Amino acid sequence: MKVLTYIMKRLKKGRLHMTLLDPEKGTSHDIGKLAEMASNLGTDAIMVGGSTGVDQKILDANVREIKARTSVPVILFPADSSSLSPYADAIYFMSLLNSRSVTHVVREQRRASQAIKDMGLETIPMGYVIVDPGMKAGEVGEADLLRRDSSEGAVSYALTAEYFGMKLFYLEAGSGAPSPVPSDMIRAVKEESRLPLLVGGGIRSPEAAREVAEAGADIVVTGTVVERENGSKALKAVIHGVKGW
Ligand code: 1GP
Repeated sequence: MKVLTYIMKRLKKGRLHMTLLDPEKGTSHDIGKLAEMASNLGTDAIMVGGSTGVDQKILDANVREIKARTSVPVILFPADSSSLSPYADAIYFMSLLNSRSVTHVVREQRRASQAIKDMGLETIPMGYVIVDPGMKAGEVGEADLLRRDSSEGAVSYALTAEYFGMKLFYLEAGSGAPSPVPSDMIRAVKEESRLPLLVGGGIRSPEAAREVAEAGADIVVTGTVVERENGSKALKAVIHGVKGW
């Protein structure tokens, strides 16, 4: 089954949780173990990526290790055109819609396109918007950060993604953000756009996860929480918060 079909099917039954793992934050063995833990706790997919590009050999080793230890889909969440691996199940073919630089809107994507085709990777077109404070993703992506009170701005980006024919829309506060994307913004986007909405950045507690999910996030993404001490307990609570178990 295609990964997008898997996502859409699961969304019919409820909200999803995805775990972002950064190959720069450990050996492939460490990353594989975290993926296994997250998958056992009920995460619906593993996203692999970071704010900066990773050497393909390292990325390949990480993805293979994750694939060997889990049965959930592994989706590349690329920082640039170097972040590709034929061992992944799919890649978010994403455009950073609020970047000041065309590089992150379309150039890196163009640079990667032939390799993606040669690898036979499934592409999932996704509009990506970085909300204040944006953290490293905002800096690296040269984002014109979306103000936290600009629900209108978020809605217009979501509609833009929808009218471009993208299949998903992602609101990102940045990894390690002090607080997640505001609930009002999530609610506004959900009311106006039909695209499945991903929300990530700064979600570390079950309360925050529940708030983001109840505001309308279809897919809640967390990274940092699983990397911490007691990651298993914390991630379990976050996943429960998302799914309402
Ligand atoms: C992924 O930024 C999120 O896009 C992850 O953020 O590390 O704060 O969970 P956290």
